[in-house]
Amino acid sequence: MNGAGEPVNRTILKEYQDDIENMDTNEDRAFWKKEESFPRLGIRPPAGRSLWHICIVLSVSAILLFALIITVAVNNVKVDRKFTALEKTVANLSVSVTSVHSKIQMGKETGENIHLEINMLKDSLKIAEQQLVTLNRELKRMDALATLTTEISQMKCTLEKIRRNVTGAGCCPVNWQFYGSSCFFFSEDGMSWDSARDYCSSKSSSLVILKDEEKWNWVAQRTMPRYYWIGLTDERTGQWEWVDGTPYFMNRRQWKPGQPDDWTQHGLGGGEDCAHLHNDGKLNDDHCTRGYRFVCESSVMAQPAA
Ligand code: MBG
Ligand code: CA
Repeated sequence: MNGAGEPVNRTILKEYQDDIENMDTNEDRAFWKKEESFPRLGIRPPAGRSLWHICIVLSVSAILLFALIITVAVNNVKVDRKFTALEKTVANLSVSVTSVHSKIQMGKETGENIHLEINMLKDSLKIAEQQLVTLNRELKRMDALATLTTEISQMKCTLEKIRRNVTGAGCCPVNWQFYGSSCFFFSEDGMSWDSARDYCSSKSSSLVILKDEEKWNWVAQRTMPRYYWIGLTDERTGQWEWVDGTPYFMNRRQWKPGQPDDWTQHGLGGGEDCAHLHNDGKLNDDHCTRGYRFVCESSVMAQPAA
């Protein structure tokens, strides 16, 4: 301790001694008697008025604290609600994300399916292309076959002419077939019996007349299983006759069972006056306006126009 600090210390000591001495005053003794329940903590206890102040301050603080707790609790509830709402939003978002994800997945799968179908279509296209090529080849072959058939028919015709020692007559025209001493035309289009008769006439021929069984079989082999008009009718006299006017002698074995029946229930008016080869090569009478194919026959000598 230096010399400058000593007067200050002495002043503090003096004040302390004065305080000790003053403690003996009556006023202080009375106070300590009245407030002796306060613990002697070495702190100077507050005066009576200050105690009230403290009580008020404590009460106000308690109220404020209570208010603070209420506010915090209310805020907590609000935060809790917001948190719950947020949780819901997040949950909804999660559902949306899942849905979008599955949609994307589905889209991907659909895309893959379309891709597969395109590939399958491509394969089918290739097969169709190959089939078309094969078909084309077959058609060409059929064409060649048709030409060959005509040529064979003409060769047969020539041979027949040589066999019969006939000269000067031509052979069957294209699309006509030679048999016996005649040329035969098997139509591909259908028409009424009258129109068919007229068509054959226009080609210097007539609807076929089948008096000979061998010839019948030869013709039937080429008409089955379709229907073809032939030159047989009962329209003119009610009696069956060939188109050249010669009579037909009834032979039931040449007809389908129960035919001819001159059936009238077809709603076309009248009965059935024209005969056609049925699918098995036997006869049926039918309404003459039906649009069936037909067979023309011309003699080789009276050469039909090509
Ligand atoms: C049809 C004949 C027709 C007539 C009918 C009578 C199933 O054949 O084509 O002409 O005879 O039968 O039912
Ligand atoms: Ca009939």
